[in-house]
Amino acid sequence: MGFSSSSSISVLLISSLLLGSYYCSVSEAQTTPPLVKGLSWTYYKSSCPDLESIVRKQLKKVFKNDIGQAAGLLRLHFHDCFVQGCDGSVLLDGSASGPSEKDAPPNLSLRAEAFEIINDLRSRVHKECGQVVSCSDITALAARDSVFLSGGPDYNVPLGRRDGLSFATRNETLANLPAPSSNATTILNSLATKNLDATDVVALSGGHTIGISHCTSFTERLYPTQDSSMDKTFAKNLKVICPVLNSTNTTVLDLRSPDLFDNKYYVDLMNRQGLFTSDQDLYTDKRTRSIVTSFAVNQTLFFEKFVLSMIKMSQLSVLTGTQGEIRANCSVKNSASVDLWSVVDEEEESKAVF
Ligand code: HEM
Ligand SMILES: *[C@@H]1O[C@H](CO)[C@@H](O)[C@H](O)[C@H]1NC(C)=O
Ligand SMILES: *[C@@H]1O[C@H](CO)[C@@H](O)[C@H](O)[C@H]1NC(C)=O
Ligand SMILES: *[C@@H]1O[C@H](CO)[C@@H](O)[C@H](O)[C@H]1NC(C)=O
Ligand SMILES: *[C@@H]1O[C@H](CO)[C@@H](O)[C@H](O)[C@H]1NC(C)=O
Ligand SMILES: *[C@@H]1O[C@H](CO)[C@@H](O)[C@H](O)[C@H]1NC(C)=O
Ligand SMILES: *[C@@H]1O[C@H](CO)[C@@H](O)[C@H](O)[C@H]1NC(C)=O
Ligand SMILES: CC(=O)N[C@H]1CO[C@H](CO)[C@@H](O)[C@@H]1O
Repeated sequence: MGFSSSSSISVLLISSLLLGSYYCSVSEAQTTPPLVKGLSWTYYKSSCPDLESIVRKQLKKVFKNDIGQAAGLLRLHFHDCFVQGCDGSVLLDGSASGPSEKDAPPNLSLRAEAFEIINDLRSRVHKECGQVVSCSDITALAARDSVFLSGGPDYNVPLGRRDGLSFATRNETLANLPAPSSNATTILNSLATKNLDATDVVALSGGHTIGISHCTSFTERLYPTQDSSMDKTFAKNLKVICPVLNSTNTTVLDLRSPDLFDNKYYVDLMNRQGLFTSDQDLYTDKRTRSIVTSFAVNQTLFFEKFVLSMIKMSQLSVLTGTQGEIRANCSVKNSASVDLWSVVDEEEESKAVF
């Protein structure tokens, strides 16, 4: 309802913003991060030419019904990339060998529907093109479309990732996903290990312009003592939604425009209405404050930097070439017998691509 009207306005706005750079491909405007060897902008051009339209068309339908799913898909890609690289490992179900990334605490609350949407996209793509597109590429495209269909920028996604054969341990997951209680120093240090700088940190945190959080991710800022960096009225309202430390309620991440991908998240931070310490401290800390302000006053600038940082993030420790596999089911690695079949399939695929 609110979605269809606001999104059509924002899509118009975005289209007019993009007109200026029409002649360069969107993502190649200004200094695009270098492509990792093995990835390409046109990877499936001959093996699955309709890939991007299949994904976008289906997600349009999904979001028309529930725009909240866009946030779930964007976060899924972030978690995939930060833990063991963008290899689709976050999608794997746990096994006898231990709990999967999906089950580690920081996943907390990846939406169950996000996994279902990826599997549904995979089967639609498979039906059209065969087993040639990786689950990690589908996840990266779904994140891009989540941003765009929520009113954010459109951009090209480097493709050609392969799916990993194992999921990360629980400890590895915990070590790679910073907690929402982290201050800016911790977040900057953590992301620096992935070659992401202060601008990347602030831009990527702008993902919190859509979606929701459970009370437990921030109630330590309310009880027993209220965080002094939080606006008093904002805190009072949060205490109504989250009356106790262990409340199971949820609330929106960006109170000004919770379903719209825009720069209001940064306006929230300037008004001390960031939900997590990891958000609010970006405005408190001298090293990131001016970046927050620059995005709050200039949405075009935010969109440009967000796209560049997303392209960087989407190439973290990817598997390419003959590494990994193309999963037949995003939730499980191919079984030994399916592996044989996928080797044949890979040969078909390389013929098609090269
Ligand atoms: C920088 C460190 C980050 C921290 C500490 C962090 C933390 C969190 C937490 C605690 C939640 C709420 C989980 C819950 O309680 O349900 C959340 C939600 C979310 N995060 Fe982040 N996040 C970070 C970076 C990112 C990045 C880089 C992106 C994407 C570019 C992102 C996108 C999202 C989205 C879209 C949601 C809402 C999910 C939904 O509605 O299902 N986050 N994040
Ligand atoms: C995981 O981390 C916990 C706490 O830091 C530690 O006690 C445990 O030994 C670690 N497990 C593995 C398998 O590294
Ligand atoms: C940030 O958090 C770390 C880890 O909790 C802590 O050691 C450090 O003192 C904090 N820095 C600031 C400036 O608060
Ligand atoms: C929260 O904690 C209280 C006290 O320990 C307990 O009675 C209550 O059932 C808990 N609520 C939830 C939602 O876990
Ligand atoms: C959930 O939030 C509502 C207000 O939005 C509040 O009345 C209710 O007590 C909360 N429930 C829990 C379990 O915290
Ligand atoms: C906003 O940022 C864009 C992109 O960097 C830039 O071209 C434009 O001049 C900026 N607008 C203002 C008002 O500063
Ligand atoms: C994918 O694997 C999961 C986990 O084994 C299974 O529950 C599901 O039915 C499979 N999906 C398809 C389409 O085979
Ligand atoms: C510990 C925890 O919250 N794990 C959850 C991870 O995400 C899956 C899918 O939503 C949940 O089923 C788990 O409970």
